[in-house]
Amino acid sequence: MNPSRGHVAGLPEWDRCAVMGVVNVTPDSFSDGGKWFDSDTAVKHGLDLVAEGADLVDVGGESTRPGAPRVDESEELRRVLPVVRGLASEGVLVSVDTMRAAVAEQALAAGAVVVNDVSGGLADPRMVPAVAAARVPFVVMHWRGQSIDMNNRAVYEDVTTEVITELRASLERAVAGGIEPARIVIDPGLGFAKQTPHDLRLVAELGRLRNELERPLLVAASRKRFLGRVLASTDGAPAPPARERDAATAAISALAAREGAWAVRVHEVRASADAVRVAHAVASAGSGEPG
Ligand code: PMM
Repeated sequence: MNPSRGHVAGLPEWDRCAVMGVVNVTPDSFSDGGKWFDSDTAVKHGLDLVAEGADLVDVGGESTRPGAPRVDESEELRRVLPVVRGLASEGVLVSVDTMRAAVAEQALAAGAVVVNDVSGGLADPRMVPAVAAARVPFVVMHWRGQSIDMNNRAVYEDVTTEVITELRASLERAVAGGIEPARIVIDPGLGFAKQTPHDLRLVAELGRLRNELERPLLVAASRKRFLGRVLASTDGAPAPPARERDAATAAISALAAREGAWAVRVHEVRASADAVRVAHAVASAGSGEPG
């Protein structure tokens, strides 16, 4: 293991950047909404992602695209639980992507082993105590409020410094609430209350996040708007739709692995699984820097 990448208590140690595949059981997620909406299709898709090289599968039942309204808790449970159960019963390491403590608790009971909360514990005051009691890994993402109006909050003087300060506050709240530091993963929340220059700056400064917060880092750039903007800017063409951003996503995966990210979260797994393996081989042949 590369010591600088960090290890998350309760999960295996991978010798390279891990790959978390995404299964959104939603009708409206920005890049794959509706595709895996019935449980059997979603389970099959998760198993396909594992066959393509995913180390973990993140299952979510609520879209967080900009402007998205909330779904009812009962509907979120209905979407997520059979998929978590189906994948866990096949031996897959499942992470549940939810802002609700009740969903996290029931998903853990159904076999999930990680809680991925895009609000970093801020949306539901019961989340931190629930994760602390379950003693499972917790992903703390940088978040400035619900998706319905988050773009209004994309205002920064110095995005990396502010994200580090705000993430540190969430991290401290989680630890004060009883979650062991060794189980916490941090995530800059690309695309959440961020404009393209903010996202790019954060990717450029991933090493700073990792060094200053001293926790394993998850990078979730997959198919996000800023990649569309980068691709559009080469010849002024309009940004490609989300599904055509997979090669750009894999490029970020290689860069993130190089910067010592613990894991990348991606919709299309194969290319990123290759990217992190190539980054690891290059790093191993070189100076011992992360890869
Ligand atoms: N982004 C989305 C959903 N869940 N979880 C984490 N930890 N980090 C993210 O940036 C993140 C997330 C956005 O929607 P998607 O599921 O379509 O990628």
